This record gives sequence, structure tokens and C-alpha cells, in this order.
Amino acid sequence: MSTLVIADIHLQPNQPNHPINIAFKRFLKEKALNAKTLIILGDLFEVWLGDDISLALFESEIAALRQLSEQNVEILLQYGNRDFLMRKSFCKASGAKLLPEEYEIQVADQNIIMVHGDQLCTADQQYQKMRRWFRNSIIQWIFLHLPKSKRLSIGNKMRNESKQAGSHKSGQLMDVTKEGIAALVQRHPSANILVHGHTHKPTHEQLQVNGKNVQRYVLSDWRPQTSYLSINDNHIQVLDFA
Ligand SMILES: [Mn+2]
Repeated sequence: MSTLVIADIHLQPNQPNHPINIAFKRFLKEKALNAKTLIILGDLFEVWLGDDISLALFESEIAALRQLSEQNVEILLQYGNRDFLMRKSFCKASGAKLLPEEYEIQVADQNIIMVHGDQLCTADQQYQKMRRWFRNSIIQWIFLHLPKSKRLSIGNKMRNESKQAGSHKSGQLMDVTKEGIAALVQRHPSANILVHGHTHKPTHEQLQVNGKNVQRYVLSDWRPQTSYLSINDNHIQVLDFA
């Protein structure tokens, strides 16, 4: 039985027939159904404005997750930089369990550390400052208590602004840094494999981090390459879901 890992699907709200939303639902039925565990490393949803709004906007995708969890596939999910306001109602409706920001698992003799990846982009200080602000529990509480119409308009505004910010920031500024990776690996001394998403630059490489060999896998965002990671007893593979 395998563990499958995906990230950055960016499901589109209120668009059950969007090609990405359809591909995701097919992936659950055709691939994840045969797995023991499905791990989603953040940004499954394009945006999440609170369970009271977004559960209805992703109704068919939540139902598909629920169906999978009812077939005894464990669903584990990390927050991304666009979807970090899922709460108990989301977990209840989908059957998914929320993971900590840094999730370490051991498979055979490998220690794998998994993160969304935005916390590794330490060169972009403006972004990191904003991230700390949005992850503050008081700020989140206030946001979640705003009227629905207000949250929907803030969500639209943020999406437009992040598109614009992304278009004039350099690719390097928005990528992970050596320092970010080194600090993470230092916090997880036994980890020898790092898996993350966020940058939408799929790769598999060998790194020297703090004098030790670390393999780094970056997951794709399914645009267009629909790859995922499959972890078995003792081997890790990047597979493509066409
Ligand atoms: Mn992201």
C-alpha cells in the first residue's frame, strides 16, 4: 500500500467542471482509492474564505474527498498560502485531517520532511511579513467574523493583487532559498528527504545541506504536468497522472 503526495492543485471555486477540478476528482477515484494515505501539501484550493463560505463553493470536490475517506483512505492535509482557514467543519465534511506546518514521516529507513514551501522562500521578506500577519490567530479570528460579502470581496482583491505582485517580482525572489532549506533541515536532523510544493517548479535533486545529503522533490501544480509522488515500502517515485 502506498502513500501518495500532491500539492498546489488550486481547485477553482464554484467550477466543478473546470478541467483541474475534474482531473482532481478523477485522480481520487483512479489513483488515491488504491492508496493507504493521500497527503496534500497545501493550496489544494485556490482560496478558502472560511468553512461557512467555501464548503459550498467546493461542494463536489469535498464530496469526492468524503467518499475517499469513507473507503478507508487516510487524507492528510497541510495549509498552503491560499488555503489556511479550513477548520473543524471542513474536516468533518471532507474526512481530512489537518497536518502541522512541518510534517515528518518515516518510511522504511527514510525520514521525509514535508512542507508547503512558501516558508522556504525567505528572500521575499515582504511576503514573509505578510505571511506572519495572516497566520496570526487574532487576525484570522477577526477575518472569519467579517460578513460573507466582505470576505468574498477581500478574497477577490487579494487574488488580483497576488497575480500583479507575482508578475513583477523576479522568479528568484519567489523561489526557495538555501538558507530556508538549511534552517528546516536543522530543525529535523534525521530528515534525508524534503518534499514541498508552492513554487510550481517540479524537480528532483540531490543537495548538500549542513554537510549531509538531502534529496529534494518539488511537486508540480498540474498545469500542465499532472505529477504526484508515490511512496512505497522503500522507494519513492514521481509518477504522472494523465
Ligand atoms: Mn502556494
